[in-house]
Amino acid sequence: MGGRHFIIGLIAAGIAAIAFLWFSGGRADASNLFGDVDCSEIVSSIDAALILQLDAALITSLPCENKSDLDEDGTTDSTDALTILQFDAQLIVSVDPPSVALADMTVGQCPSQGLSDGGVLANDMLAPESSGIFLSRERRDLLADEIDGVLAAIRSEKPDLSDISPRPIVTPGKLLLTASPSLGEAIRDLLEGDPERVTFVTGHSSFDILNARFGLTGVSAFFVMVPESPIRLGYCYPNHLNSLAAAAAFDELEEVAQATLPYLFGDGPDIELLKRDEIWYVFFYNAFGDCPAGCIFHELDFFQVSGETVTRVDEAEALSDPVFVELVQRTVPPGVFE
Ligand SMILES: [Ca+2]
Ligand SMILES: [Ca+2]
Repeated sequence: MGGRHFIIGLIAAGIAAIAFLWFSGGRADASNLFGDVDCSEIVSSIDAALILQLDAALITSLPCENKSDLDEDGTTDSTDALTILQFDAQLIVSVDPPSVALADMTVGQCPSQGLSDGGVLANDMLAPESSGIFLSRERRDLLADEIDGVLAAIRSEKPDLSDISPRPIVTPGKLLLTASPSLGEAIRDLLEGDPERVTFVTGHSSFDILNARFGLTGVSAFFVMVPESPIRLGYCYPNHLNSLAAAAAFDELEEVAQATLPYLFGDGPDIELLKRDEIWYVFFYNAFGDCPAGCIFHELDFFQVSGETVTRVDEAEALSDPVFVELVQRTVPPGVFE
């Protein structure tokens, strides 16, 4: 019922938009924006409503019709409208067709993700409770600012902790994708050209469309490509990608043999924190000495931060507090404190 009202609402919005264009005299196709089928220079649900009306034969043309085929399948239909609605709801970052969205890139490089420590921790905190392909960037950035403030307060009291950074549970904005043999062949062909300028459009449209919608920014070769072996590459997206949801979307494609997240394994310095009753519980874990094999030395620092007030918590006391124990269990490999 809700869905039907939604569509009727969209059609009504579209009719209002047409009325507006009629009275304002319409406009020539001045916009370069894909999805902007009413030439209003923004992409909004009104554009989606117009496409739905065209699809339902309620109207016969669109003011900027050449901006309407967002998946480049040769038709303008409800799939294109749905893409605009997803964009309007900030579920995807681009409506551009793959041939436009996937501009030239240099293979082997992903742009720097530039996330602060607070950003890394905010991503890890928000991902489990988000089902969308992207985390809300606004919410992530707000939380990141709050966490950066908490860490700065602690570090100003104990500057030697400035060297310790959080180990992300999942590397922000990255996926590891193993191609099926036919997609692998197409990628191999792409990579045979100039590695400085690869237009990453494989011709496998479902795969290309997901990359376009998720805002692919780079492809990094983590693995030596042995002839005949499956092609497995790292793919980079904006750093508020919800990696789990994005990996699941790629896993549904026939062209993708496996989609995984680049987890960090083993032991190493880390920060974990959580907020309970307006108090931040923060655990700094310093670990060093042959870490790939399991670090030999470990230092633990515990803090409670409330507003501007930083309280250091003694190790014995912290290890008897269930909140701190949870943080330690998230960070320290089993067997370190036996
Ligand atoms: Ca528009
Ligand atoms: Ca289309």
